[in-house]
Formats: sequence, structure tokens, C-alpha cells
Amino acid sequence: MQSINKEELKEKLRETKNFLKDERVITANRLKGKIIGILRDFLKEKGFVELLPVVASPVTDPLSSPETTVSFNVYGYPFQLTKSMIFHKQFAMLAFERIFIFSPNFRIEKKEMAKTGRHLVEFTQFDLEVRGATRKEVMELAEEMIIGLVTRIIDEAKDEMEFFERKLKMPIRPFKVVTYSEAYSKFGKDLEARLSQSSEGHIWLIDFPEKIREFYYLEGERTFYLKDFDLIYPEGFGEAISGGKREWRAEKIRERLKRKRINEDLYSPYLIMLEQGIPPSAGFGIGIERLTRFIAGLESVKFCRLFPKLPGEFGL
Ligand code: ASN
Repeated sequence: MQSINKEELKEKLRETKNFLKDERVITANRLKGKIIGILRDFLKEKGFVELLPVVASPVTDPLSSPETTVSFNVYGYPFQLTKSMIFHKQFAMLAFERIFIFSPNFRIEKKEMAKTGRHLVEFTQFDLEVRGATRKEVMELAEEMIIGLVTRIIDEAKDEMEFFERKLKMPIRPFKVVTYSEAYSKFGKDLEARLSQSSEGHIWLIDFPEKIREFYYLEGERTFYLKDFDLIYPEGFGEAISGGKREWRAEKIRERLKRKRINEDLYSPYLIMLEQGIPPSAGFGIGIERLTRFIAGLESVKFCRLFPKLPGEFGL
């Protein structure tokens, strides 16, 4: 294990102290608090129940790279820090029809991700899930939520927006939709960044191929393409939202795990839960620091947390 000597630590803590006094950090975090309040109001009005997060569990989101996981033992049982609340959101559908959670996500991102301005090792995801919903319904909900947020922020965060000299354009509904295949043929591998840079408004990227995506989304009309989506911010701010309609049948997930060459034993708690029966649902998650960064027009998400942990770096 890498350790940090006292002198380095003193220097890091001096940096932290300066960071905590930085007006950009103070203003961005005040703005973040307002954003959180507005999102909460929006879903409460729609009858959503707020749950508190699960921080560690025997099973968590694989994402597209398992090496992002923090694993440890508790009473001899294997646990992982939550990388997203996806499985618990699906399980929670047994109890409630509409839920949301501000959930801490912990992902060991590759060191080079420190430069993107969009990656933190620890961040908060505003996660929601709706029992029996279609993909279209949750996409519409997201659009309404973003328009509602921008409308209230312009009115309720005048000082913060003035400080950042940010003139937010009101997004126009419905947001544009592009399939992954269309975007790939136009932009190639770098499609997310290119879409974001070239787009005037928010844009939906839908129907990802199962090969490159997490295994828990429902297959769409086209074989091996999913009923999922990402929402991409304009102006080069990149990905905002990930979500979709979920697969809820254990045998379908098993087939997919086989095709993706993933050892199903790693996901036993999830598979057994599906076998015992959970309802179909759809939902999504939006990163709060990225959302704050977009609203404020900041170059990095690091200003949107008081104690940011950047990939590859020491953080308090
Ligand atoms: N929150 C996302 C979802 O609901 C999952 C993720 O963050 N990987 O689909």
C-alpha cells in the first residue's frame, strides 16, 4: 500500500484549506445545495418516496470495468462499496412504486481520468426508479425535471449564476434523440465527446449494443441492442444521465452474462433475487457534481465537492 509521509500530508492539508476558502468552491457548493432541493421538490410532488443510500453491499453495479470496485471483508463476508444503486433500486420496487435516492458512488477510475474535468472517485448520484414504467416515460420525466430545474435555478440562484457569469439557455423539449449506431457511424469511438461538442441542446443517445453496456438493461426490438439511454449535455460537458428499462428475468440475465463471458457467481445475490421475482421497472441516475458543473459552466467537477477525490490522487 502507498503511504503518505507527514510532510506531504501537511502540504495536502494546506491545499485543502485553501481549496475550502476558494470562492468558486463555496459558490458551487451553495449552488449544488439549491439544485438538490429543487430536484427533491420535483419528485416529492410527483409522489416519489425518498430512500437513504446503501453504501456497501455484497453486490453492486459492475459498470463496464470491474477493476473500478473497492472490495473488503465484513465478518468474513465479501462486501463492495456501492458503484451505483442500480440493483437496490430494482429490489426496492418490491416495496415502493416510485423512489429516489441521493446515493454516494465510489469508483476507482483510471488515473488519466483526472484530466477529463468530469471524473471523481467519490461522487453523488441522484437515482430514481419507477415500477412498471417504459423507457419513454422516464425519458420524459428527465426532460421535465431538467427544464423545471433550469427554470427555478435562473430565478433562485441569481447570485451564484452571476458569480460564474453563466447564461444558461433554456433547453427545448423534446430533446433530440440519436441511436448509438447512428452516432457511431458519424463520430466513431469518441462519439460522446463529439456529440456533446457539436450539439446546441441536450441530446439523448439510445439503443447501446449489449457488448459495451452493463448487463441489466432490457433488450430492445433489435437483437443485442438495449432499451437504454444516456443524456448528453451540450457545450462539451459530456454525459449527464445513464438509465433505461431493466431486464427483470433471471434467465435472460444468465444468457447475457454468458455472451459477455462474465462469471455469474459474482452476481449470485442479484440473480437469486430476480429468480424469487422482482417487478419490471425503468429509471436513471444523474451525477450531481456533473449537473452542478454544467449549471455553473465550470471547467471541472472538483469544484463541486468540498473534499474531491480525483482519480490517482490523494484526497481527504
Ligand atoms: N444509475 C444508472 C441507472 O440507473 C446506472 C449507473 O450509474 N451505472 O441505470
